[in-house]
Amino acid sequence: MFSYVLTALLQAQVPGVPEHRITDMFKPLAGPAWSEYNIALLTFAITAAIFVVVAGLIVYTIYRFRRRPGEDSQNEPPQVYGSNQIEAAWTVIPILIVFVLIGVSARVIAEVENASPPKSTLKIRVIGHQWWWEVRYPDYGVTTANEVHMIAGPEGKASNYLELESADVIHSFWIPQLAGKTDLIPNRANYMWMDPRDPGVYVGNCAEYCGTQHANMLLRVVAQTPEDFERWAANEKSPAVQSTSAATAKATFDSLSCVNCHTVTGTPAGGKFGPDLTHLMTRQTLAAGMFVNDHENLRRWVNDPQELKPGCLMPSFKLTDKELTDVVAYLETLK
Ligand code: HEC
Ligand SMILES: [Cu+2]
Repeated sequence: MFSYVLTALLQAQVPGVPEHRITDMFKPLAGPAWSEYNIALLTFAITAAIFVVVAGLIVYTIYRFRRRPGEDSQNEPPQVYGSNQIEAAWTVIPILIVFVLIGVSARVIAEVENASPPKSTLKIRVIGHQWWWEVRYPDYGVTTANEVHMIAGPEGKASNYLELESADVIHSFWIPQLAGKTDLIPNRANYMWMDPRDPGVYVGNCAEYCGTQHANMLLRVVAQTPEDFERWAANEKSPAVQSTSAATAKATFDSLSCVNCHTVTGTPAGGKFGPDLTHLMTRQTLAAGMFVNDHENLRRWVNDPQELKPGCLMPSFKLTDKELTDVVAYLETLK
């Protein structure tokens, strides 16, 4: 299983698009992540200094006042009580440190929370499901899954504005190089923004334990130039390709229960429970980032999702060989 995940992460990529395949908040590449990184460094520097002072004094004291051979163990060092200066110092200095940290955090939180999206902002609705992500673009009438296409902003805050919701339990949206975590909570909408400067693929994952397959609820952001984004969105918006050569394959798919859970726009398949499959083949991965989206993995997935992602909410169907071949052939036309 581990090797599948590794291959998905290593291989799946859009040709010619740089990949930022690290989930490292100390390598920020977008607006909120930069501010959060700076404040993390400041906090780290202050706490490191406190650590060095305290640990240094302890080490010094242990060494300097160790018991020496022949010393009388009854002989206590001088006992000091009630020094106003010392007590004032160890009260005031920590208070000052805490206030500096509060002040800086409050400023960054306000700056991130109050950033008003420009008119041109791209609105994206992300809905967390056990164990995949539904992604909608209300201004485009587009629905997709697991791979959030957004615009690589030249500058200016909030070039992409996300509304986060949940269909079931609490999830958390986290792309460490772009922004901190924001929870997706049932019956509530949370908001966040991102302005990745460079086109590329940024990876992340669900950051709030949400059940059996939480660890395989991976996430990718595909940041694109505005032109590339428009091209992608135009294709996503179009109804599913109707290929005459795949007519029998399509009939097989339409006759199965797949249509109750999956939507393929322009066809009888209108289910909303699972990921939208209208343009399945434009996605790099399957099953929320677990597998590279290629022929072999697609076939294995449709054949037995419970083997690949145990406990996931798509049942295994025991399709006949012909049904399986047909269904996969049809899915592969959904470009
Ligand atoms: C009971 C509802 C249900 C039925 C019926 C169902 N699926 Fe699914 N399907 C899901 C769910 C839920 C997922 C997401 C699983 C995950 O990633 O955790 C999914 C995922 C998929 C994916 C991967 C999509 C992606 O972008 O990752 C494909 C492909 C797929 N289903 C095809 C089919 C086919 C073909 C059938 C019919 C043989 C079918 N499904 C029947 C619920 C269903
Ligand atoms: Cu989750």
